Amino acid sequence: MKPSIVVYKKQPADLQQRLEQHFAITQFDDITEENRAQVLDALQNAEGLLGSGGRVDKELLDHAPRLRAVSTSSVGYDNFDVAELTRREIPLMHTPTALTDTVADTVMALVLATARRVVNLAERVKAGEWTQNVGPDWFGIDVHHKTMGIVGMGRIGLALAQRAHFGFDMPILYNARSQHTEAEERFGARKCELDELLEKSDFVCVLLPMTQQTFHLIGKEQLAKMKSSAVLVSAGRGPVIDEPALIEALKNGTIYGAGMDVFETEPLPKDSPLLSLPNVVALPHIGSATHQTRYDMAACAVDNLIAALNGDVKQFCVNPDVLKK
Ligand code: 8YV
Repeated sequence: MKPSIVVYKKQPADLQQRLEQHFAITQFDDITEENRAQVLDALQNAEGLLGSGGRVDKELLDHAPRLRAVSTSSVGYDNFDVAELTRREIPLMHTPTALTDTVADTVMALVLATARRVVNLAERVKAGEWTQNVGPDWFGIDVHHKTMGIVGMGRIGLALAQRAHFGFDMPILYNARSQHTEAEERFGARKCELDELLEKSDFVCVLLPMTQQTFHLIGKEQLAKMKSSAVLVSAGRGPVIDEPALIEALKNGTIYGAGMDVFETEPLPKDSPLLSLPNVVALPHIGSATHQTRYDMAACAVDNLIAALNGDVKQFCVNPDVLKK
């Protein structure tokens, strides 16, 4: 008999077929408050769990006594209770390499769109407001040769540094727990304290995952250290930025603008003040959202689940210690 799995994300047709060859599947589109009871029910029998987005916590795991592997179609895993998975010796698999360049492209798009006011000005053109040669009230700020500050130098940080260095001739500062010689040698990046990065950078790109240590790492005090001409770009996880503090800083000119792909609450509530601020470019968490990259992530997650259920994990395990037991 094929092992049972619960899938909570729609799969491309060929990947669905591949899964069906290996497993008996109970399919959901997501794990939500509405369908949670059905998901818990389906988990009674499941040996594998595959998806992304929904919360996988202790309560859910308590309903999955036969679970042997979990695979997320994402690099981030803040939706998972990793300690609880590890305690149960269940490997959690993720897709850290599939989305690197696509997310770095999105970050650069936010840098450019915010600096050059692309969205705001395109809207004015569409509204028929382009009636004469544009003057200073339509001008933006330069990106090339300005200082790029990267907070969190993982794979995406490195890909961003590559773009900033070769594409825009930007000096690069970075803040990270460890030194990244590749970033230093290939892209001339310099490691510094967060305060120095905030004070000296023209673009502060925050690419950190959500952890207890990173929650509200950028708040009022940090924003006050930035140049009033600087742009903050947030593309890791929303709660790393204290959003009310950022809104204040954007309103009172503490910083020039913000480009955001992630938010404290997603989807962004309709009454968020961010929506009415002209110096904000807000995207709907699309860092990795190209057809190709989302397919590659899904394929990687499927491969990861098959490998984990076969006891054949070679890479991409979040809690590899469980494999040694
Ligand atoms: C998507 C992401 O939100 O990979 C991540 O951690 O944040 C994004 O790529 C996610 O993969 C949705 O499937």
